[in-house]
Amino acid sequence: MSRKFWWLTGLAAFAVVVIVVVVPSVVVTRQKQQNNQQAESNNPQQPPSTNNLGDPNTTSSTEVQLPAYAKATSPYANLTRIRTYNDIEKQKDRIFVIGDVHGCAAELKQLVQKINYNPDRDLIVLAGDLVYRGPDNVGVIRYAREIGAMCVRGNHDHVVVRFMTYELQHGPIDQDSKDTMPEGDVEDPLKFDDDHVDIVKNMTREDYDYLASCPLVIEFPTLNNSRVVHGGLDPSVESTVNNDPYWIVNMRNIHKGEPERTKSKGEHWADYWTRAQANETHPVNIYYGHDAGRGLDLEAVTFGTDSGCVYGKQLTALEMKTHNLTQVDCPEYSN
Ligand SMILES: *[C@@H]1O[C@H](CO)[C@@H](O)[C@H](O)[C@H]1NC(C)=O
Ligand SMILES: *[C@@H]1O[C@H](CO)[C@@H](O)[C@H](O)[C@H]1NC(C)=O
Ligand SMILES: *[C@@H]1O[C@H](CO)[C@@H](O)[C@H](O)[C@H]1NC(C)=O
Ligand SMILES: *[C@@H]1O[C@H](CO)[C@@H](O)[C@H](O)[C@H]1NC(C)=O
Ligand SMILES: *[C@@H]1O[C@H](CO)[C@@H](O)[C@H](O)[C@H]1NC(C)=O
Ligand SMILES: *[C@@H]1O[C@H](CO)[C@@H](O)[C@H](O)[C@H]1NC(C)=O
Ligand SMILES: [Mn+2]
Repeated sequence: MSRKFWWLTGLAAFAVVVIVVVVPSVVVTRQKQQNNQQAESNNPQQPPSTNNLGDPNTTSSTEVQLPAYAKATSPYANLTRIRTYNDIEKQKDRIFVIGDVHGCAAELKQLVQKINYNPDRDLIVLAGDLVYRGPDNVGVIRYAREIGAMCVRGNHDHVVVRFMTYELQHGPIDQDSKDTMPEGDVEDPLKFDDDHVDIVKNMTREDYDYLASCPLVIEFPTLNNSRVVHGGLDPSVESTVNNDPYWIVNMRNIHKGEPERTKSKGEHWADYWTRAQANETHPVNIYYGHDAGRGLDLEAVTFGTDSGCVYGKQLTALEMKTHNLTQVDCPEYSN
């Protein structure tokens, strides 16, 4: 998409206020106790241009205080924390959240046709994990960009972005190497022989720019106080921006007060969230993916949209204003 087109649509478009808070690219190691991190602001990334929402305003916030359990964020994360769109509900008739696509490009196209998507009227937000496990990973990225979909970053997207940022800076990754990528004290050190690198090898620079631009959190404050994330948010962390990026993309449960990857330990984070919002006049509604094990899970203020397409179940689009559901069936690509 050319810069010129960007500006033209931008000028023609609606007033959108976007707040972007960028994770410092300079932080290599951040120990648990060093939580008052002064972040450097680097270029906030722009979302794709084809959704007619205009060239958004971006603001870099420089202070990100992570919770005590936080580990280092990879210097290759190239992460936008939050992007905020006000009045989205006035600009778009229908706003769909689509759960984990995982490389199922054909099913995504089928679903987009089934909802009769019109980019002038409608918006699609992908709830993360666009890639991995499925048959056509770059196909999903390219189609998402083409239709002007927004996306949030999933755990598999995050791994792919980290590897590709490394490649862009250090040259091609040797997949036969047994080495670990040097990222400091991260929670999940990556080895160069990881199969996510197969996806990186298929990606163009444009594919990378799209995937890297997906923030951790998309906020629609005026649309019923809604947020979209991949994994979840910790209700005990005061501000959204202060959630540990690792856990926003990986959390399924909360166990002994801390986020947890598996759903066998502790309790669903969404239950904690629901209780924390119980007395709020305007509760924060969270739309998320990442939990094919629980499947479609629509509660009072939390909406799980990963219905396990890549595992032979369904791909789901949930419309945020009406909560109308549309699904397509998927063949089993993974088990
Ligand atoms: C960006 O912010 C400025 C100042 O707040 C405002 O005048 C302008 O309309 C905004 N542009 C968009 C596209 O929201
Ligand atoms: C990479 O692209 C090739 C050729 O299209 C395809 O066969 C392969 O499955 C892709 N690999 C991944 C991991 O997406
Ligand atoms: C980070 O991603 C953006 C696209 O979102 C890209 O423009 C920028 O060059 C990337 N930065 C690095 C250090 O790779
Ligand atoms: C909500 O209100 C009830 C009744 O007043 C109270 O017991 C409960 O602790 C409150 N919950 C929160 C999360 O504030
Ligand atoms: C908006 O939030 C209110 C209060 O939480 C809820 O009653 C209503 O159903 C919500 N509407 C949608 C479309 O989510
Ligand atoms: C809900 O979605 C279905 C397609 O899945 C569509 O036929 C129907 O008109 C939609 N209903 C509303 C109220 O939007
Ligand atoms: Mn996931």
